[in-house]
Amino acid sequence: TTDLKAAFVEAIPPEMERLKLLKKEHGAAVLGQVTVEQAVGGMRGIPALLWETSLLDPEEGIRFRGYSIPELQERLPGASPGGEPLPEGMLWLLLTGQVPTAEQAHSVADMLRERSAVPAHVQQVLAALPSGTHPMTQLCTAVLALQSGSKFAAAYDQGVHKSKYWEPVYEDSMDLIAKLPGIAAAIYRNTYKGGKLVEADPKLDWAANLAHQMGYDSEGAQEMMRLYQTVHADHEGGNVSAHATHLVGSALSDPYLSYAAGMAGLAGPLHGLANQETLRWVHGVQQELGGTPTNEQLRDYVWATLKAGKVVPGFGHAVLRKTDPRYTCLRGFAQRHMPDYPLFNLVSLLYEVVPDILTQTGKVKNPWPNVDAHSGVLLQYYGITEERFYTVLFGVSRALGVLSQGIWSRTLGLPIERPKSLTIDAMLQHVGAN
Ligand code: FCX
Repeated sequence: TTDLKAAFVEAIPPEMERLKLLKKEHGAAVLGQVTVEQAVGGMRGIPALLWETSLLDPEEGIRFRGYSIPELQERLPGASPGGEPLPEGMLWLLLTGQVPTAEQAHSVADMLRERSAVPAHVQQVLAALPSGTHPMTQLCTAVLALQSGSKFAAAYDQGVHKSKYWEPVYEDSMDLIAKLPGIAAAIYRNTYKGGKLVEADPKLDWAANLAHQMGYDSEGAQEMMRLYQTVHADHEGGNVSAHATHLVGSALSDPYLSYAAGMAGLAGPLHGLANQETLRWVHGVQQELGGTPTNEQLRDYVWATLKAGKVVPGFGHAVLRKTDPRYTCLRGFAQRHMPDYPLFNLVSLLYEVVPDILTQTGKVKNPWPNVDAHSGVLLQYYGITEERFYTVLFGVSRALGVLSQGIWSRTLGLPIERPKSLTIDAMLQHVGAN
């Protein structure tokens, strides 16, 4: 079939069986223990979430449905043969577990195009926000404004049977994914281009239309956007945006509400906003040290950042312990398309200098760069220079992963999430120190 929904329906019975078996035969097996340190330390390393769409290995990085990024660059269909992967193919993969054919990926593009119109009231809500409203705040606001059209919320109101939750959740998720490029582009055009919107081009795929509606029509910018939207799609379940979406969705809040919650989390500087912060920081380097600083100068600059009690944005990770393969992938794109671009050279220089210093602090568990250290370089090269907007592009992509998992969560009947919390007194008592 080339119909995503039909392919998803085919994938449901075996998945239900596997979960049933897991719960019935192995429900009492121990996955891990929880220490006091973990409970007070942001639950790092506690295996306590079910997430099907991707899995993160600390050394190797992310795998989407078992496939690494280089594998997907080879296997996922592109807009043209040998081109960058189409995010529509990633959506098919995340939802069904199967690598799509080119025909299947293109049929997803068609399906999304049909749903892509952004309602007038959403445009009005965006236009009414005070100028200077952060683009991520605008994204959350626009998504919440869309919620009035939620098919799941309406179905729940009508008393839909729980075995059928997945269907309106699927419809809402596809509607939302389809509308996100138009919304993101409207935010961009309102904020930086005097509010002059650009119509979608019915011949273009989802990511190329995002670039087009933002006002960028070069082949390079479109390919970059396809890759960008593919690699940011998912990063397993425990990161703030995925977990927030998952948590809120578990209360049966519809996909608009749960994704908006995820985006509020992505807007934090330790998470998705790090791509904005990286650019600001790198510009700070350029301003103070010029375009081609020496390693020595860079080292001093990094130390000054650390001594000022700030983080070096784009470096470190809560789970990863090596260079993020998303970073490596975007670096590869830069090597192919902009090898002599000064900003790329500067970011490459930082790769040589920063990890060593972060290691010397003795406390940073992962000194290596993450995706946010490199994504901005690509955007800058194609003229998308407004870094306050960058996290919106991350957020549009993240919808593919968190909403796919959201559909599965409702299909599998996962319960409301409600971990146990303890007071300091209760913990002291528990360890016999009180
Ligand atoms: N610069 C300076 N200090 C850093 C650091 C960095 N890049 N990374 C970690 N540290 C510090 C932490 O702040 C912490 O200090 P503290 O003990 O004084 O509080 C210490 O090192 C130990 O932290 P660690 O266990 O290594 O890292 P965490 O799991 O707590 O945090 C993040 C992980 C990603 C939040 C952290 O590395 C960081 O702040 N990095 C910079 C921001 C960033 O790039 N975020 C994006 C991450 C990701 F790719 C994404 O979500 O998009």
